[in-house]
Amino acid sequence: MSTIAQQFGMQEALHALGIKEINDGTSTGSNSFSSGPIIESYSPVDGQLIGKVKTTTAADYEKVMQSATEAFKFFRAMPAPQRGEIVRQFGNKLRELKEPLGKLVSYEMGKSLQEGYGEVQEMIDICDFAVGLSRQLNGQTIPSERPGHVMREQWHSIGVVGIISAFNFPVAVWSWNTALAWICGDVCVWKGSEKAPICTIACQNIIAEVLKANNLPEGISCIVNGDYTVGEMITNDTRIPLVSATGSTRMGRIVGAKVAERFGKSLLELGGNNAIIITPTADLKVVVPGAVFGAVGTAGQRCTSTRRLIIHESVYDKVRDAIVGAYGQLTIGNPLDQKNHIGPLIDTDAVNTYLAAIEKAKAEGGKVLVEGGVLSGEGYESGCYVKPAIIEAENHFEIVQHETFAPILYLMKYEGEVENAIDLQNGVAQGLSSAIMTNSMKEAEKFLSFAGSDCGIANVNIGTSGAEIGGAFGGEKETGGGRESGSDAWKVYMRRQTNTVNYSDQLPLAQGIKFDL
Ligand code: UN1
Repeated sequence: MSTIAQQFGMQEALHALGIKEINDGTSTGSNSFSSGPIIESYSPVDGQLIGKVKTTTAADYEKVMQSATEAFKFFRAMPAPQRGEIVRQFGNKLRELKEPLGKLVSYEMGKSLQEGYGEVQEMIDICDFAVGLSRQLNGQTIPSERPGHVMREQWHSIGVVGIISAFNFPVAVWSWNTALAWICGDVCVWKGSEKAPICTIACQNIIAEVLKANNLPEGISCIVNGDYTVGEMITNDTRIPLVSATGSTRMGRIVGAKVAERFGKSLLELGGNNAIIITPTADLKVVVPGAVFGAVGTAGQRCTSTRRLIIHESVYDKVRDAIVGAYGQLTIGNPLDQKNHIGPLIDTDAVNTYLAAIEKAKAEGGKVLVEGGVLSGEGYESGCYVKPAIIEAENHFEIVQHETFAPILYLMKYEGEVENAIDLQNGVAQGLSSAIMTNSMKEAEKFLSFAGSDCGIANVNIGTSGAEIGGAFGGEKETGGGRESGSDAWKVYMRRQTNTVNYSDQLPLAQGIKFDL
Protein backbone atom coordinates (compact mmCIF):
# COMPACT_ATOMS: atom_id res chain seq x y z
CA MET A 1 0.00 0.00 0.00
CA SER A 2 1.49 3.31 -1.07
CA THR A 3 1.91 6.31 1.21
CA ILE A 4 -0.93 8.15 -0.49
CA ALA A 5 -3.21 5.14 -0.24
CA GLN A 6 -2.37 4.81 3.44
CA GLN A 7 -2.77 8.49 4.14
CA PHE A 8 -6.22 8.58 2.57
CA GLY A 9 -7.48 5.37 4.18
CA MET A 10 -7.56 3.24 1.06
CA GLN A 11 -6.96 -0.02 2.88
CA GLU A 12 -9.98 0.65 5.08
CA ALA A 13 -12.04 1.63 2.05
CA LEU A 14 -11.15 -1.58 0.23
CA HIS A 15 -11.90 -3.58 3.33
CA ALA A 16 -15.34 -1.95 3.70
CA LEU A 17 -16.02 -2.90 0.08
CA GLY A 18 -15.15 -6.55 0.67
CA ILE A 19 -11.96 -6.45 -1.35
CA LYS A 20 -9.71 -8.43 0.86
CA GLU A 21 -6.65 -9.53 -1.00
CA ILE A 22 -4.73 -6.60 -2.11
CA ASN A 23 -1.32 -6.31 -3.70
CA ASP A 24 -0.89 -10.05 -3.63
CA GLY A 25 -3.14 -12.85 -4.71
CA THR A 26 -6.31 -12.22 -6.63
CA SER A 27 -9.73 -10.97 -5.92
CA THR A 28 -12.36 -12.23 -8.29
CA GLY A 29 -15.46 -10.87 -6.63
CA SER A 30 -18.76 -12.61 -6.05
CA ASN A 31 -20.19 -14.69 -8.83
CA SER A 32 -17.66 -13.80 -11.47
CA PHE A 33 -16.72 -17.43 -12.16
CA SER A 34 -13.50 -16.03 -13.55
CA SER A 35 -10.47 -18.26 -13.89
CA GLY A 36 -8.53 -16.68 -16.76
CA PRO A 37 -5.28 -14.72 -16.83
CA ILE A 38 -4.92 -11.92 -14.32
CA ILE A 39 -5.30 -8.21 -14.99
CA GLU A 40 -3.61 -5.85 -12.60
CA SER A 41 -5.06 -2.52 -11.70
CA TYR A 42 -2.60 0.31 -11.17
CA SER A 43 -3.76 3.64 -9.80
CA PRO A 44 -3.08 6.62 -12.06
CA VAL A 45 -2.88 8.64 -8.83
CA ASP A 46 0.44 7.19 -7.65
CA GLY A 47 1.19 4.40 -10.10
CA GLN A 48 0.79 1.77 -7.41
CA LEU A 49 -0.84 -1.63 -7.76
CA ILE A 50 -4.34 -1.66 -6.27
CA GLY A 51 -5.29 -5.25 -6.93
CA LYS A 52 -5.50 -8.10 -9.35
CA VAL A 53 -8.53 -9.59 -10.99
CA LYS A 54 -8.95 -12.84 -12.89
CA THR A 55 -10.40 -12.53 -16.36
CA THR A 56 -13.35 -14.48 -17.73
CA THR A 57 -12.67 -17.33 -20.15
CA ALA A 58 -15.20 -18.64 -22.68
CA ALA A 59 -15.95 -21.56 -20.35
CA ASP A 60 -16.40 -19.20 -17.39
CA TYR A 61 -18.73 -17.10 -19.50
CA GLU A 62 -20.98 -20.10 -20.12
CA LYS A 63 -21.29 -20.59 -16.36
CA VAL A 64 -22.18 -16.93 -15.95
CA MET A 65 -24.86 -17.15 -18.62
CA GLN A 66 -26.30 -20.29 -17.11
CA SER A 67 -26.55 -18.60 -13.75
CA ALA A 68 -28.09 -15.47 -15.32
CA THR A 69 -30.67 -17.26 -17.46
CA GLU A 70 -31.83 -19.37 -14.53
CA ALA A 71 -32.05 -16.33 -12.29
CA PHE A 72 -34.14 -14.56 -14.93
CA LYS A 73 -36.87 -17.22 -14.84
CA PHE A 74 -37.20 -16.63 -11.13
CA PHE A 75 -36.81 -12.87 -11.12
CA ARG A 76 -39.34 -12.03 -13.84
CA ALA A 77 -42.02 -13.73 -11.76
CA MET A 78 -41.33 -11.58 -8.72
CA PRO A 79 -43.76 -8.64 -8.49
CA ALA A 80 -42.13 -5.46 -9.73
CA PRO A 81 -42.60 -3.52 -6.44
CA GLN A 82 -40.81 -6.37 -4.64
CA ARG A 83 -37.96 -6.04 -7.10
CA GLY A 84 -38.06 -2.35 -6.27
CA GLU A 85 -37.58 -3.26 -2.62
CA ILE A 86 -34.31 -5.00 -3.55
CA VAL A 87 -33.15 -1.90 -5.39
CA ARG A 88 -34.14 0.19 -2.37
CA GLN A 89 -31.92 -1.96 -0.15
CA PHE A 90 -29.12 -1.70 -2.70
CA GLY A 91 -29.47 2.10 -2.66
CA ASN A 92 -29.27 2.07 1.13
CA LYS A 93 -26.11 -0.01 1.03
CA LEU A 94 -24.65 2.56 -1.35
CA ARG A 95 -25.56 5.30 1.12
CA GLU A 96 -23.60 3.43 3.78
CA LEU A 97 -20.66 2.85 1.47
CA LYS A 98 -20.61 6.19 -0.33
CA GLU A 99 -17.33 7.20 1.23
CA PRO A 100 -15.26 4.06 0.57
CA LEU A 101 -16.71 3.54 -2.90
CA GLY A 102 -16.23 7.20 -3.82
CA LYS A 103 -12.64 6.94 -2.64
CA LEU A 104 -12.01 3.82 -4.66
CA VAL A 105 -13.43 5.48 -7.78
CA SER A 106 -11.13 8.43 -7.21
CA TYR A 107 -8.07 6.27 -6.55
CA GLU A 108 -8.62 3.76 -9.33
CA MET A 109 -9.61 6.11 -12.16
CA GLY A 110 -8.26 9.45 -10.95
CA LYS A 111 -11.26 11.77 -10.74
CA SER A 112 -11.43 14.20 -7.83
CA LEU A 113 -12.80 12.81 -4.59
CA GLN A 114 -15.75 15.20 -4.84
CA GLU A 115 -16.57 13.76 -8.25
CA GLY A 116 -16.03 10.23 -6.90
CA TYR A 117 -18.64 10.92 -4.23
CA GLY A 118 -20.85 12.53 -6.87
CA GLU A 119 -20.66 9.38 -8.93
CA VAL A 120 -21.84 7.24 -6.01
CA GLN A 121 -24.59 9.81 -5.35
CA GLU A 122 -25.73 9.26 -8.94
CA MET A 123 -26.04 5.55 -8.14
CA ILE A 124 -28.14 6.33 -5.07
CA ASP A 125 -30.31 8.71 -7.07
CA ILE A 126 -31.03 6.18 -9.80
CA CYS A 127 -31.93 3.59 -7.16
CA ASP A 128 -34.45 5.98 -5.62
CA PHE A 129 -35.83 6.74 -9.06
CA ALA A 130 -36.09 3.03 -9.90
CA VAL A 131 -37.85 2.18 -6.63
CA GLY A 132 -40.68 4.58 -7.47
CA LEU A 133 -40.74 3.37 -11.04
CA SER A 134 -41.20 -0.22 -9.88
CA ARG A 135 -44.83 0.70 -9.24
CA GLN A 136 -45.22 2.56 -12.51
CA LEU A 137 -44.31 0.17 -15.32
CA ASN A 138 -47.63 1.11 -16.76
CA GLY A 139 -49.04 0.10 -20.08
CA GLN A 140 -52.09 1.69 -21.62
CA THR A 141 -55.50 0.76 -22.90
CA ILE A 142 -56.28 1.68 -26.47
CA PRO A 143 -59.78 1.99 -27.96
CA SER A 144 -60.54 -0.84 -30.37
CA GLU A 145 -62.32 -0.17 -33.66
CA ARG A 146 -64.34 -3.38 -33.15
CA PRO A 147 -67.39 -3.76 -30.89
CA GLY A 148 -66.85 -5.98 -27.83
CA HIS A 149 -63.10 -5.68 -28.13
CA VAL A 150 -60.45 -4.06 -26.01
CA MET A 151 -56.84 -3.32 -26.78
CA ARG A 152 -54.08 -2.85 -24.32
CA GLU A 153 -50.35 -2.61 -24.19
CA GLN A 154 -48.22 -4.21 -21.54
CA TRP A 155 -44.55 -4.39 -20.71
CA HIS A 156 -42.71 -7.61 -19.96
CA SER A 157 -39.20 -8.32 -18.78
CA ILE A 158 -36.80 -8.76 -21.66
CA GLY A 159 -34.20 -11.19 -20.26
CA VAL A 160 -30.47 -10.98 -19.72
CA VAL A 161 -29.17 -7.45 -20.24
CA GLY A 162 -25.51 -7.12 -21.25
CA ILE A 163 -23.78 -4.01 -19.94
CA ILE A 164 -20.45 -2.77 -21.25
CA SER A 165 -19.16 0.32 -19.48
CA ALA A 166 -16.14 2.59 -19.61
CA PHE A 167 -13.45 3.59 -17.13
CA ASN A 168 -14.59 7.20 -16.73
CA PHE A 169 -17.77 6.37 -14.83
CA PRO A 170 -16.71 2.98 -13.52
CA VAL A 171 -19.68 2.51 -11.18
CA ALA A 172 -22.52 4.93 -12.02
CA VAL A 173 -23.17 3.85 -15.60
CA TRP A 174 -23.57 0.26 -14.46
CA SER A 175 -26.12 1.34 -11.86
CA TRP A 176 -28.13 3.41 -14.34
CA ASN A 177 -28.60 0.22 -16.29
CA THR A 178 -28.97 -2.29 -13.50
CA ALA A 179 -31.34 -0.29 -11.29
CA LEU A 180 -33.77 0.01 -14.20
CA ALA A 181 -33.17 -3.48 -15.58
CA TRP A 182 -33.79 -5.04 -12.17
CA ILE A 183 -37.08 -3.32 -11.45
CA CYS A 184 -38.10 -4.37 -14.98
CA GLY A 185 -37.40 -8.01 -14.01
CA ASP A 186 -34.25 -8.42 -16.07
CA VAL A 187 -30.95 -9.80 -14.89
CA CYS A 188 -27.59 -8.28 -15.81
CA VAL A 189 -24.21 -9.42 -17.05
CA TRP A 190 -21.73 -6.58 -16.73
CA LYS A 191 -18.34 -6.10 -18.29
CA GLY A 192 -16.83 -3.12 -16.53
CA SER A 193 -13.73 -1.41 -17.81
CA GLU A 194 -10.51 -3.40 -17.59
CA LYS A 195 -8.97 -0.07 -16.55
CA ALA A 196 -11.03 0.02 -13.34
CA PRO A 197 -11.67 -3.64 -12.49
CA ILE A 198 -11.59 -3.21 -8.72
CA CYS A 199 -14.56 -0.84 -8.96
CA THR A 200 -16.43 -3.62 -10.78
CA ILE A 201 -15.62 -6.10 -8.03
CA ALA A 202 -16.66 -3.63 -5.34
CA CYS A 203 -20.07 -3.03 -6.95
CA GLN A 204 -20.61 -6.73 -7.40
CA ASN A 205 -19.80 -7.38 -3.75
CA ILE A 206 -22.35 -4.79 -2.66
CA ILE A 207 -25.24 -6.17 -4.68
CA ALA A 208 -24.26 -9.77 -3.94
CA GLU A 209 -24.70 -9.07 -0.25
CA VAL A 210 -28.17 -7.62 -0.83
CA LEU A 211 -29.21 -10.59 -2.96
CA LYS A 212 -27.91 -13.03 -0.39
CA ALA A 213 -29.68 -11.29 2.48
CA ASN A 214 -32.91 -11.68 0.52
CA ASN A 215 -32.29 -15.28 -0.53
CA LEU A 216 -32.32 -14.33 -4.17
CA PRO A 217 -30.33 -16.04 -6.95
CA GLU A 218 -26.93 -14.44 -7.35
CA GLY A 219 -27.30 -14.66 -11.15
CA ILE A 220 -29.49 -11.54 -10.98
CA SER A 221 -26.20 -9.62 -11.05
CA CYS A 222 -23.24 -11.11 -12.88
CA ILE A 223 -19.88 -9.70 -13.87
CA VAL A 224 -17.37 -10.74 -16.48
CA ASN A 225 -13.85 -9.35 -16.49
CA GLY A 226 -11.44 -8.62 -19.28
CA ASP A 227 -10.87 -6.71 -22.47
CA TYR A 228 -12.92 -6.36 -25.63
CA THR A 229 -12.77 -10.10 -26.29
CA VAL A 230 -15.00 -10.60 -23.25
CA GLY A 231 -17.23 -7.80 -24.53
CA GLU A 232 -17.53 -9.75 -27.79
CA MET A 233 -18.94 -12.74 -25.93
CA ILE A 234 -21.80 -10.47 -24.86
CA THR A 235 -22.34 -8.76 -28.20
CA ASN A 236 -22.42 -12.06 -30.10
CA ASP A 237 -24.67 -13.87 -27.65
CA THR A 238 -28.23 -14.42 -28.93
CA ARG A 239 -29.30 -15.14 -25.34
CA ILE A 240 -28.77 -11.44 -24.61
CA PRO A 241 -31.63 -9.43 -26.15
CA LEU A 242 -30.29 -6.04 -25.07
CA VAL A 243 -26.72 -4.77 -24.96
CA SER A 244 -26.13 -1.41 -23.32
CA ALA A 245 -22.70 -0.10 -24.27
CA THR A 246 -21.03 3.09 -23.12
CA GLY A 247 -17.69 4.15 -24.57
CA SER A 248 -16.08 5.38 -27.74
CA THR A 249 -17.81 5.79 -31.07
CA ARG A 250 -15.31 3.31 -32.50
CA MET A 251 -16.42 0.67 -29.99
CA GLY A 252 -20.11 1.49 -30.47
CA ARG A 253 -19.86 1.12 -34.23
CA ILE A 254 -18.63 -2.45 -33.78
CA VAL A 255 -21.01 -3.39 -30.96
CA GLY A 256 -24.04 -1.78 -32.65
CA ALA A 257 -23.40 -3.62 -35.92
CA LYS A 258 -22.81 -6.99 -34.25
CA VAL A 259 -25.90 -6.75 -32.07
CA ALA A 260 -28.06 -5.56 -34.97
CA GLU A 261 -26.85 -8.46 -37.12
CA ARG A 262 -28.44 -10.89 -34.67
CA PHE A 263 -31.52 -8.64 -34.25
CA GLY A 264 -30.66 -7.74 -30.70
CA LYS A 265 -31.35 -4.27 -29.33
CA SER A 266 -28.52 -2.02 -28.39
CA LEU A 267 -28.47 1.05 -26.23
CA LEU A 268 -25.44 3.07 -27.24
CA GLU A 269 -24.04 6.01 -25.32
CA LEU A 270 -20.92 7.01 -27.20
CA GLY A 271 -18.64 9.96 -27.80
CA GLY A 272 -19.54 13.61 -27.47
CA ASN A 273 -18.04 16.82 -28.78
CA ASN A 274 -19.86 19.18 -26.51
CA ALA A 275 -19.92 22.93 -26.93
CA ILE A 276 -21.08 25.91 -24.94
CA ILE A 277 -22.32 28.91 -26.91
CA ILE A 278 -21.57 32.18 -25.15
CA THR A 279 -23.72 35.05 -26.35
CA PRO A 280 -23.30 38.80 -25.74
CA THR A 281 -25.73 38.79 -22.79
CA ALA A 282 -24.13 35.82 -21.01
CA ASP A 283 -23.38 36.27 -17.33
CA LEU A 284 -19.66 35.74 -16.74
CA LYS A 285 -20.31 34.58 -13.15
CA VAL A 286 -22.12 31.59 -14.64
CA VAL A 287 -19.99 31.17 -17.76
CA VAL A 288 -16.63 30.80 -16.05
CA PRO A 289 -17.38 28.03 -13.52
CA GLY A 290 -19.69 26.30 -16.02
CA ALA A 291 -17.10 26.23 -18.79
CA VAL A 292 -14.11 25.46 -16.58
CA PHE A 293 -15.77 22.62 -14.66
CA GLY A 294 -17.10 21.28 -17.96
CA ALA A 295 -13.64 21.28 -19.53
CA VAL A 296 -11.47 20.08 -16.66
CA GLY A 297 -13.86 18.04 -14.47
CA THR A 298 -12.77 14.36 -14.48
CA ALA A 299 -9.70 15.76 -16.29
CA GLY A 300 -11.80 16.16 -19.43
CA GLN A 301 -12.69 12.48 -19.48
CA ARG A 302 -16.47 12.73 -19.29
CA CYS A 303 -18.57 11.99 -22.37
CA THR A 304 -20.20 15.30 -21.47
CA SER A 305 -16.95 17.27 -21.03
CA THR A 306 -16.93 20.69 -22.63
CA ARG A 307 -14.63 20.56 -25.66
CA ARG A 308 -15.56 23.78 -27.47
CA LEU A 309 -16.51 27.32 -26.49
CA ILE A 310 -18.28 29.20 -29.25
CA ILE A 311 -18.07 32.84 -28.21
CA HIS A 312 -19.67 35.90 -29.76
CA GLU A 313 -16.99 38.18 -31.19
CA SER A 314 -18.27 41.17 -29.20
CA VAL A 315 -17.48 39.48 -25.86
CA TYR A 316 -14.73 37.18 -27.07
CA ASP A 317 -11.75 38.95 -25.49
CA LYS A 318 -13.51 39.40 -22.15
CA VAL A 319 -14.65 35.77 -21.95
CA ARG A 320 -11.30 34.43 -23.16
CA ASP A 321 -9.40 36.42 -20.55
CA ALA A 322 -11.76 35.36 -17.75
CA ILE A 323 -11.44 31.67 -18.68
CA VAL A 324 -7.68 31.86 -19.12
CA GLY A 325 -7.48 33.64 -15.75
CA ALA A 326 -9.54 30.93 -14.07
CA TYR A 327 -7.20 28.25 -15.48
CA GLY A 328 -4.43 29.96 -13.54
CA GLN A 329 -6.26 29.08 -10.30
CA LEU A 330 -6.51 25.36 -11.00
CA THR A 331 -4.54 22.96 -8.87
CA ILE A 332 -3.49 19.63 -10.29
CA GLY A 333 -2.48 16.69 -8.13
CA ASN A 334 -3.60 13.80 -5.98
CA PRO A 335 -7.39 13.76 -6.50
CA LEU A 336 -7.99 12.31 -3.03
CA ASP A 337 -6.67 15.56 -1.63
CA GLN A 338 -9.62 17.92 -1.82
CA LYS A 339 -7.47 20.97 -2.35
CA ASN A 340 -6.80 19.77 -5.90
CA HIS A 341 -9.27 20.42 -8.68
CA ILE A 342 -7.84 17.99 -11.19
CA GLY A 343 -6.38 14.51 -10.92
CA PRO A 344 -4.52 12.41 -13.45
CA LEU A 345 -5.61 10.98 -16.78
CA ILE A 346 -6.43 7.29 -16.71
CA ASP A 347 -3.07 6.07 -18.05
CA THR A 348 0.00 7.05 -20.03
CA ASP A 349 -1.68 6.06 -23.32
CA ALA A 350 -4.23 8.76 -22.58
CA VAL A 351 -1.38 11.18 -21.90
CA ASN A 352 0.13 10.41 -25.31
CA THR A 353 -3.23 10.91 -27.01
CA TYR A 354 -3.56 14.26 -25.24
CA LEU A 355 -0.06 15.35 -26.33
CA ALA A 356 -0.68 14.27 -29.90
CA ALA A 357 -3.96 16.21 -30.00
CA ILE A 358 -2.24 19.40 -28.89
CA GLU A 359 0.44 18.94 -31.57
CA LYS A 360 -2.21 18.30 -34.19
CA ALA A 361 -4.18 21.39 -33.18
CA LYS A 362 -1.01 23.48 -33.48
CA ALA A 363 -0.14 21.95 -36.82
CA GLU A 364 -3.61 22.80 -38.12
CA GLY A 365 -3.12 26.43 -37.16
CA GLY A 366 -4.41 26.51 -33.57
CA LYS A 367 -3.04 29.15 -31.24
CA VAL A 368 -2.19 27.98 -27.75
CA LEU A 369 -3.62 30.26 -25.05
CA VAL A 370 -2.90 28.03 -22.07
CA GLU A 371 0.04 25.75 -22.55
CA GLY A 372 -0.51 22.06 -21.81
CA GLY A 373 2.14 19.52 -20.92
CA VAL A 374 2.89 16.59 -18.69
CA LEU A 375 3.72 17.27 -15.04
CA SER A 376 6.68 15.58 -13.45
CA GLY A 377 8.40 15.53 -10.09
CA GLU A 378 7.06 14.92 -6.63
CA GLY A 379 3.46 13.77 -6.56
CA TYR A 380 3.40 13.25 -10.32
CA GLU A 381 5.42 10.01 -10.46
CA SER A 382 2.65 8.04 -12.21
CA GLY A 383 3.28 10.14 -15.33
CA CYS A 384 -0.48 10.61 -15.82
CA TYR A 385 -0.88 14.23 -14.69
CA VAL A 386 -1.30 16.83 -17.42
CA LYS A 387 -2.00 20.53 -17.52
CA PRO A 388 -5.36 21.56 -18.94
CA ALA A 389 -4.82 23.40 -22.21
CA ILE A 390 -6.77 26.07 -24.06
CA ILE A 391 -6.33 26.45 -27.80
CA GLU A 392 -7.87 28.97 -30.15
CA ALA A 393 -9.02 26.90 -33.08
CA GLU A 394 -11.52 26.61 -35.89
CA ASN A 395 -14.43 24.24 -35.88
CA HIS A 396 -13.44 22.57 -39.13
CA PHE A 397 -9.99 21.50 -37.87
CA GLU A 398 -9.85 17.73 -37.99
CA ILE A 399 -8.71 17.55 -34.38
CA VAL A 400 -11.59 19.76 -33.23
CA GLN A 401 -14.02 17.47 -35.02
CA HIS A 402 -12.60 14.57 -33.05
CA GLU A 403 -13.31 13.70 -29.39
CA THR A 404 -10.07 13.68 -27.38
CA PHE A 405 -10.66 12.35 -23.86
CA ALA A 406 -8.44 14.93 -22.16
CA PRO A 407 -8.60 18.49 -20.79
CA ILE A 408 -8.17 20.40 -24.03
CA LEU A 409 -10.60 23.23 -24.63
CA TYR A 410 -10.97 24.84 -28.06
CA LEU A 411 -12.11 28.46 -28.28
CA MET A 412 -13.72 29.88 -31.39
CA LYS A 413 -15.61 33.02 -32.39
CA TYR A 414 -18.96 33.50 -34.01
CA GLU A 415 -20.35 36.62 -35.60
CA GLY A 416 -23.87 37.97 -35.96
CA GLU A 417 -26.91 36.02 -34.82
CA VAL A 418 -27.13 32.98 -32.55
CA GLU A 419 -28.03 30.81 -35.57
CA ASN A 420 -24.41 31.07 -36.67
CA ALA A 421 -23.26 29.72 -33.32
CA ILE A 422 -25.82 26.92 -33.48
CA ASP A 423 -24.47 25.94 -36.93
CA LEU A 424 -20.99 25.62 -35.45
CA GLN A 425 -22.28 23.75 -32.42
CA ASN A 426 -24.11 21.25 -34.63
CA GLY A 427 -21.26 21.08 -37.13
CA VAL A 428 -19.63 17.98 -35.67
CA ALA A 429 -20.35 14.28 -36.02
CA GLN A 430 -21.29 13.76 -32.38
CA GLY A 431 -24.49 14.88 -30.65
CA LEU A 432 -24.41 14.31 -26.91
CA SER A 433 -24.51 17.52 -24.88
CA SER A 434 -24.68 21.24 -25.56
CA ALA A 435 -25.32 24.47 -23.74
CA ILE A 436 -25.99 28.14 -24.30
CA MET A 437 -25.10 30.95 -21.91
CA THR A 438 -27.48 33.81 -22.49
CA ASN A 439 -29.92 36.13 -20.79
CA SER A 440 -31.88 36.56 -23.99
CA MET A 441 -35.09 34.54 -23.96
CA LYS A 442 -35.18 34.57 -27.75
CA GLU A 443 -31.68 33.13 -28.07
CA ALA A 444 -32.37 30.47 -25.45
CA GLU A 445 -35.60 29.38 -27.11
CA LYS A 446 -34.00 29.34 -30.57
CA PHE A 447 -31.26 27.11 -29.18
CA LEU A 448 -33.86 24.72 -27.75
CA SER A 449 -36.15 24.81 -30.82
CA PHE A 450 -36.34 22.27 -33.64
CA ALA A 451 -33.80 24.38 -35.49
CA GLY A 452 -31.53 24.62 -32.47
CA SER A 453 -29.13 22.18 -30.87
CA ASP A 454 -29.19 18.71 -32.42
CA CYS A 455 -27.91 17.07 -29.23
CA GLY A 456 -29.63 14.73 -26.79
CA ILE A 457 -28.93 17.25 -24.05
CA ALA A 458 -29.34 21.00 -24.48
CA ASN A 459 -28.89 23.25 -21.44
CA VAL A 460 -29.40 26.92 -20.75
CA ASN A 461 -27.06 28.74 -18.38
CA ILE A 462 -25.39 25.60 -17.08
CA GLY A 463 -22.46 23.67 -18.54
CA THR A 464 -22.53 20.54 -20.69
CA SER A 465 -21.67 18.01 -17.99
CA GLY A 466 -23.28 16.99 -14.73
CA ALA A 467 -26.67 15.81 -15.95
CA GLU A 468 -29.16 14.70 -13.29
CA ILE A 469 -30.43 11.12 -13.42
CA GLY A 470 -34.08 12.16 -13.76
CA GLY A 471 -33.70 13.06 -17.43
CA ALA A 472 -33.02 10.64 -20.26
CA PHE A 473 -29.27 10.61 -20.87
CA GLY A 474 -27.71 10.12 -24.29
CA GLY A 475 -27.44 11.72 -27.68
CA GLU A 476 -27.80 11.61 -31.42
CA LYS A 477 -25.58 11.05 -34.47
CA GLU A 478 -22.31 9.34 -33.58
CA THR A 479 -23.29 9.41 -29.91
CA GLY A 480 -25.41 6.40 -30.83
CA GLY A 481 -29.02 7.41 -30.16
CA GLY A 482 -29.49 5.51 -26.88
CA ARG A 483 -31.09 6.92 -23.74
CA GLU A 484 -30.20 5.79 -20.25
CA SER A 485 -31.27 6.65 -16.71
CA GLY A 486 -34.39 8.84 -16.24
CA SER A 487 -37.60 9.76 -18.04
CA ASP A 488 -38.98 6.73 -19.91
CA ALA A 489 -35.58 5.13 -20.58
CA TRP A 490 -36.90 2.07 -18.67
CA LYS A 491 -38.88 1.03 -21.73
CA VAL A 492 -35.78 -0.20 -23.53
CA TYR A 493 -35.26 -2.77 -20.76
CA MET A 494 -38.66 -4.31 -21.46
CA ARG A 495 -40.53 -5.79 -24.38
CA ARG A 496 -43.79 -4.22 -25.40
CA GLN A 497 -46.77 -6.41 -26.12
CA THR A 498 -50.02 -5.31 -27.74
CA ASN A 499 -53.08 -7.34 -26.70
CA THR A 500 -56.45 -7.35 -28.41
CA VAL A 501 -59.17 -9.18 -26.51
CA ASN A 502 -62.58 -10.06 -27.95
CA TYR A 503 -65.28 -10.37 -25.31
CA SER A 504 -68.18 -10.46 -27.83
CA ASP A 505 -69.87 -13.50 -29.41
CA GLN A 506 -68.87 -12.46 -32.92
CA LEU A 507 -65.62 -12.33 -34.81
CA PRO A 508 -65.58 -9.02 -36.67
CA LEU A 509 -62.32 -8.52 -38.53
CA ALA A 510 -60.30 -5.36 -38.36
CA GLN A 511 -60.36 -2.94 -41.28
CA GLY A 512 -63.98 -4.11 -41.98
CA ILE A 513 -62.82 -7.17 -43.91
CA LYS A 514 -65.60 -9.64 -44.69
CA PHE A 515 -64.77 -13.31 -44.44
CA ASP A 516 -68.02 -15.29 -44.25
CA LEU A 517 -68.01 -19.05 -43.92
C1 UN1 B 1 -20.30 9.81 -19.01
O1 UN1 B 1 -19.40 10.60 -19.13
O2 UN1 B 1 -20.30 8.71 -19.61
O3 UN1 B 1 -23.65 14.24 -17.09
C2 UN1 B 1 -21.45 10.01 -18.10
C3 UN1 B 1 -22.61 13.88 -16.54
C4 UN1 B 1 -22.66 12.67 -15.66
C5 UN1 B 1 -22.61 11.43 -16.46
C6 UN1 B 1 -21.53 11.36 -17.48
N1 UN1 B 1 -23.89 12.72 -14.91
O4 UN1 B 1 -21.55 14.48 -16.69
